[in-house]
Amino acid sequence: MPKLPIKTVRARQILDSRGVPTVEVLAQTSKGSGVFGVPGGISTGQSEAWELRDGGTKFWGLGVLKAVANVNDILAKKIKGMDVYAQKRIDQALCELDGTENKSRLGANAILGISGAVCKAAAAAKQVPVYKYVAMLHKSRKLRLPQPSVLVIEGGAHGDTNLDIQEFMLLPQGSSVREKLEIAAEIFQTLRKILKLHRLDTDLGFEGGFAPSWESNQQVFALIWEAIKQTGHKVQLAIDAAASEFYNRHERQYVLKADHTSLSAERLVSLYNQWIGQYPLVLIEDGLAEEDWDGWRSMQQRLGDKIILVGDDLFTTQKSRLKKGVEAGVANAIIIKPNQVGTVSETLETVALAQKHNYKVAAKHRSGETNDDFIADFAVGIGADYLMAGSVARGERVAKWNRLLAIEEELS
Ligand code: 2PG
Ligand code: MG
Repeated sequence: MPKLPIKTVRARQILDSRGVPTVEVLAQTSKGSGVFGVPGGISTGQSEAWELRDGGTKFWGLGVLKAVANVNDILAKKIKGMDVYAQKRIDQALCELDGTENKSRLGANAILGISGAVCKAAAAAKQVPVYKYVAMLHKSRKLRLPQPSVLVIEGGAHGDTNLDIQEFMLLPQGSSVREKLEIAAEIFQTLRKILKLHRLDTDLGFEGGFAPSWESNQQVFALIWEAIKQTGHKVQLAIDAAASEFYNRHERQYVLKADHTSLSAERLVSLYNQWIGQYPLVLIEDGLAEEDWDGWRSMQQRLGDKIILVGDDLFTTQKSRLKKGVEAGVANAIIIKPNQVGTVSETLETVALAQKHNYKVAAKHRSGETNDDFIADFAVGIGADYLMAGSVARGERVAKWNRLLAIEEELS
């Protein structure tokens, strides 16, 4: 590729879908530009790259003006003039300027903002869609549309309710993304009516799923199943337990509020096994806590041949943690979130390692999102097996699904 210098790199503070500040970066060349909105999480893994927040009283300390200044005053100076197509060299330069293991000096939100904006600017300059450019960076042989994993019910840290499991998702079975999203939307609307009949709240949580309080975790499965049956569609189910959030570290117990019980890892896995027997549950993300490696190993032995066991907080998109997981025989799939590691290049390295070891790959949004639809392109470019982009409600979630629809149309 011919060299093309970056002319401008500029950041500003914007709001994410939760009303929390985040970083947006613009990168410009003479042939095209890219804007990237950095997402943010709530149920974050302990080993995620550092999200730099201002502290103090404004925005309850959550402002990102320091990260914005780090882009404008420090990082931009280095990146300006570099070749926009040299993604890896740019990402390395960003990491070197920061100089810490977890990007805590200048902030992973500052660094990812630039890395993502550069990636988009390069695609624009090359006049190719972002998914194609990501595929070139990743040396993907074939572009591939991921299976949508669509959120319908949420709890945990994403809803103000008694529900322990953070996400209940649909894996609609159909011959196209269009058909799968249609199925998901029909079930979502049917579920709304069923919740009303049961006098349950139909307000939405952070990621657009319904978020009422429940009699038990089992009740959630039962009502989702009723909605699926009413529509007559073929669907499999997935959950993100986000179990680090309900793990009592001192007592090594998983505390299920909705079920009024505390379980050891072994008994919680038995409960998952029971659900797998009752419902078409084929994927469990973060079934156990991020530090419970022994529990994860025995969960893999018990369930790993039957279903997809995905590590999110467990791996935090970090190559070193995935390596440890592969060696320890833990999980068979990984969540990929660029902001957990902080640059496009490092994210691609983790994806490559996962694919080399036949781990399934699920690209995922964060609870705090912008209308940036990068993750949909990224999922297609890396050949992800799944895309998890939230529910079929709320603009910042639907932005990703609608982008996937457009990509499908382009590819066919
Ligand atoms: C998760 C994510 C996204 P958060 O746990 O998978 O749903 O949550 O962005 O709040 O960390
Ligand atoms: Mg998760």
